[in-house]
Amino acid sequence: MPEEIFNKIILAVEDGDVEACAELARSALDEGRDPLKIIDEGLSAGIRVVGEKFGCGDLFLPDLMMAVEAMNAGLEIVQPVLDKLKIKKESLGTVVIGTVFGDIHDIGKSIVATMLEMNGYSVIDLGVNVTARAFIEKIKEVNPDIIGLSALLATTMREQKTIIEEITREGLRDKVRIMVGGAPVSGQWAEEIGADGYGANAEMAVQLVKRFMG
Ligand code: B12
Repeated sequence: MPEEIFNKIILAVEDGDVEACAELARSALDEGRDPLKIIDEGLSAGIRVVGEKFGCGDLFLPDLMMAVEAMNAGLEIVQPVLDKLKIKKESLGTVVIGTVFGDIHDIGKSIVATMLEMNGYSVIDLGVNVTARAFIEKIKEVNPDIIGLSALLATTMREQKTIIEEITREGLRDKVRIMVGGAPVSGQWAEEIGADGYGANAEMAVQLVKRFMG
């Protein structure tokens, strides 16, 4: 059962209430709540509820856009606190992450990136609509340990396969571990396309990276 303040944040996201969302995020911080929980149990929980309602046709695209705006208003309050908490110690490994070509969904990918950073990894976030070529150039440039591919559309999850094929063709496959995620993605899909792992949420992404890094 989520706590009262998180429930209120969920409702504010659902209502697309930008001001309430920012105020509640601020109150939650003032109450001493863990910023990661504010994101996970409040802001992104709210977007998940909205996503389900959108999927069933109970909400429409404008509602969804407002909800995303409200969530972002909350994130803007929480993010600077998270940035301050990042302890500057030696990085435990480097992850290059991005949402694949053709796909502009960036909320889940950004949450994964934040969680990884909070756990001591260096993250290079290539953003959204990222081509295989851009991933390959980055692998050559920074020699990362892990690549993270996010896809939220049934159509763009195929791009994860293409990117892995291109990385292999370029002779770089044995240099990196590749993890995949996003709502339509599954462990079975990860196996089918030759990824090294699948994470259903940011928590699992962190566990996966810890496992990869031994
Ligand atoms: C918000 C949203 C949008 C926003 C995106 C805003 C933004 N800045 O990201 C907007 C309104 C722009 C949008 C646009 C579209 N959307 Co949209 N959208 C969503 C919605 C409601 C929520 C997605 C989200 O942010 N979830 C919250 C986050 C926290 O969850 P998440 O993304 O799943 O991420 C978590 C995990 O998956 C995992 N994870 C994510 N990435 C990675 C990566 C790695 C490496 C790992 C390990 C883990 C991991 O960890 C994350 C954190 O826990 C979903 C519904 C849904 N059920 O997913 C539809 C949804 C994804 N959208 C959909 C569609 C169809 C579209 C549009 C095509 C609509 C249109 N007709 O224009 C466009 C696509 C444009 C494009 N080319 O990309 C469909 C996709 C259907 C399908 N299966 O193909 C969905 C499922 C809605 C639906 N039921 O119809 N969308």
